[in-house]
Amino acid sequence: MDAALPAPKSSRRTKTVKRFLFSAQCALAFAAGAVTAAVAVTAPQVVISQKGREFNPGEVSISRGETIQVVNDDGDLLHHAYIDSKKFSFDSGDQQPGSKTNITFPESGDFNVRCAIHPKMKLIVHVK
Ligand SMILES: [Cu+2]
Repeated sequence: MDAALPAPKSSRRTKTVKRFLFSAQCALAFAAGAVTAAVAVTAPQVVISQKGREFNPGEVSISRGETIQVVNDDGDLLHHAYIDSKKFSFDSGDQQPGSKTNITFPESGDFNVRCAIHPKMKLIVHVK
């Protein structure tokens, strides 16, 4: 009987330690998430203007993992940037006048950014 008593105590202690470790892991995961979010907010490497139904500049070169920002500088027009390629697809949804859309390129290659509203609009992005 006496010998059986310590066992539950020690298992209770183990549980407490496990619970502490679990919350420590949660805190770490949360901290890692915060760092990721901070990285995602970093300024884009290139800013492209959408004005007069054109991308300006119409062609850019960046490195893999970099971000371009597409700004709708047409005061009265919606744009809708998208990329449809085998390696990487993107869809901005409707871009309100004045809105800024970031596109991060995870793969290298040449990509065409088009506008779903103005079929003649085209931006070529070379990703090294
Ligand atoms: Cu457009």
